[in-house]
Parts: sequence; C-alpha cells; structure tokens
Amino acid sequence: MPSDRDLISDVLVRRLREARYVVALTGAGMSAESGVPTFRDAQEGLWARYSPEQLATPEAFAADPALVWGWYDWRRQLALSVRPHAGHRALVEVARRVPRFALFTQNVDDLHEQAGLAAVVHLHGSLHAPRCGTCGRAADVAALPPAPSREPGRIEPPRCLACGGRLRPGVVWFGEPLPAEALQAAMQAAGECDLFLSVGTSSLVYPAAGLPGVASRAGACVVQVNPAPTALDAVADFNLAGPAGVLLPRLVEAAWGAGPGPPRA
Ligand code: BV8
Ligand code: ZN
Repeated sequence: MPSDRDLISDVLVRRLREARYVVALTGAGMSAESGVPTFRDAQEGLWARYSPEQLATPEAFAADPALVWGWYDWRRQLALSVRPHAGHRALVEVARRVPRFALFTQNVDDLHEQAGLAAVVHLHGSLHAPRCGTCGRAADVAALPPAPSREPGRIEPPRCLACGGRLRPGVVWFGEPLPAEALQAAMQAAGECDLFLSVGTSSLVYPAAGLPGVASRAGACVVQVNPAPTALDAVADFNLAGPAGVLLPRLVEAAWGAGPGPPRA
C-alpha cells in the first residue's frame, strides 16, 4: 500500500469516519508538545551521561537506587506540571465519534487521563504509581516527600509504611514483563480493530512495537503520526509526517468538522 506522507487524504478520512473499532498506541512523542522530553531525547543534568535504557532497568536501580529514584521523582514532578495539548483532546474526540475505541500508551505520564480519556491502558506503568519493591503495596504518592527544588539529584527511595521495604517506581523496566492483562488486552484489540493509530513512538520497544504488525496482519488500516521516519513506515498504510498536536486535530476536523460534535450513536 502506498503511504501518504504529509497528506490527510480523502481515503484516510473515509477510513476513519467508517471505522467501527479504532485502537490507538501512543509513545513519548505524544507528550512532547506538552513539554515532556521524549524518552530518547538528550538527558539533562545529573543524568546527562546515562542513556534512559541504562537507567530504566532493575540492575541500575539495584546498583544506585538514589540515582534512579531521583530520576523518576524528577520526571514525576515534571509530569505533574504539564498539561494535555490539542492532540490529546483530538483523541478524546475520536473516542466520542467512533463506535468502539481503545487507547494503549507506552507513556508513564497521565496526560491522556487529564485530557478526559476514560479508559487508558498503561503498557509500561505510571510515574504516579510507585510501589513497594518487597511487598508490592502501592505507595501513597501524596505522602512522598517533595523532590528538592535544586537541580534534580539523588534521592534515597522512601520506605514502605507496611513492611519497611524500599519503594520503586511503578514503571516497567527493560527486562521486566509488561502487565499481562494490559498486554493481552492490547494484542486482542490490535487483532480486532479496523483502524490502528500509532502516534509518537519510535516503534523500537517490544512487545508494544509489535502491536501495529498484529493489526496490519489482521487486516486493519494502520496510520502513523510521527514527524520522523520509524521502523513502522514500512508497515503503515498512511504515514502522516508531523507533530501529534497539529496532525491529530487536523485529522479529526477533516473527518467530523471542527468542534465537539454529538457523541457516537
Ligand atoms: C520484555 C518505562 C520480556 C520506563 C519503558 C523482542 C521481544 C520482547 C522484548 C524484546 C525484544 N527485543 C528486545 C527486547 C527487550 C526490550 C526492548 O524492546 N528493547 C529495545 C530497546 C530493543 N523490551 C523489554 O525489555 C520489555 N520487556 O520484553 O520483557 C520478559 C517476559 C517475561 C519475563 C521477563 C521478561 C519492556 C519494555 C518496557 C521498557 N520500559 N518505559 C520509563 O519510562 O522510564 S520503554 C520506553 O521506551 C518508554 O516507555 C517509551 O515510551 C518507550 C518507547 O519509546 P517511545 O515512546 O517510542 O519514545 P522515543 O523517545 O523512543 O521516541 C519518541 C518518538 O516520538 C520518536 O519517533 C519521535 O520522532 C516522535 N516524536 C517527537 N515529537 C513528536 C513525535 N511524534 C509526534 N508528535 C511529536 N510532537
Ligand atoms: Zn512493603
């Protein structure tokens, strides 16, 4: 299938308007226009000399818990300070317009929830759900000490109030399995949908990166929104080259006109 770079074609608009079941997969690029650096953007400050893949591992946390906890706490504080953009709101509008919609995100922020999306499945966990590494109990984020305002740095992970074990970030690290239920739901949704929308992901991290292929092999129309080429270009039926905050609203307007319309029948 030819891919339409830069073009929101009539064919694509009709596929979206007629879609019975739209599944969206989002990555760090979806949060970029809200001010959250993408996962592979150059790291800043204390972590400039580490790659995210090095830090987002159980081994890094075991070797230097304060370095890794400090990184996540800084990211959590940043995630608390950002707001959804027009692209997040456009996905909420798609969810209102099509008969069935599901969104799976690799992101660990809560921007989709803030934008009003009812059901968001986090494939890689959440910055807002730290838990005890020993007994697994969820930690009360509100009770966590605020991160120091100075340049983000090492912070000793707090202790679990129930068992005294060390808290850990509530994310899925490299080498850790994704939540089984979430992955199963994503695989099933990808296999059943008729339009799969991949937004803002480099399509490098598995098993999430395998989802568009599952959809394509099941006959779905695969649409990618990303300013840069990715491994998905070869699979997608439509490659819209540009930022999510610009192209998603444009896609929704082309399909259903501007402004919020009636919820789906
Ligand atoms: C696992 C949470 C097995 C932490 C993350 C094959 C099969 C299975 C596994 C593997 C495999 N090959 C290799 C593996 C291992 C590994 C993997 O995939 N490695 C890669 C690097 C090759 N996978 C795993 O380890 C997974 N676990 O498979 O376990 C297992 C099973 C049973 C028992 C034991 C073990 C776990 C993967 C999850 C890791 N955790 N995050 C944290 O956030 O700190 S992954 C991390 O990468 C983030 O979640 C991020 O979301 C994700 C993917 O990155 P992207 O979202 O794509 O972000 P990125 O920066 O890369 O790209 C941003 C994109 O946005 C770019 O394309 C850019 O052009 C675009 N963009 C920029 N601006 C915009 C934009 N797009 C739109 N609009 C814009 N404005
Ligand atoms: Zn505990």
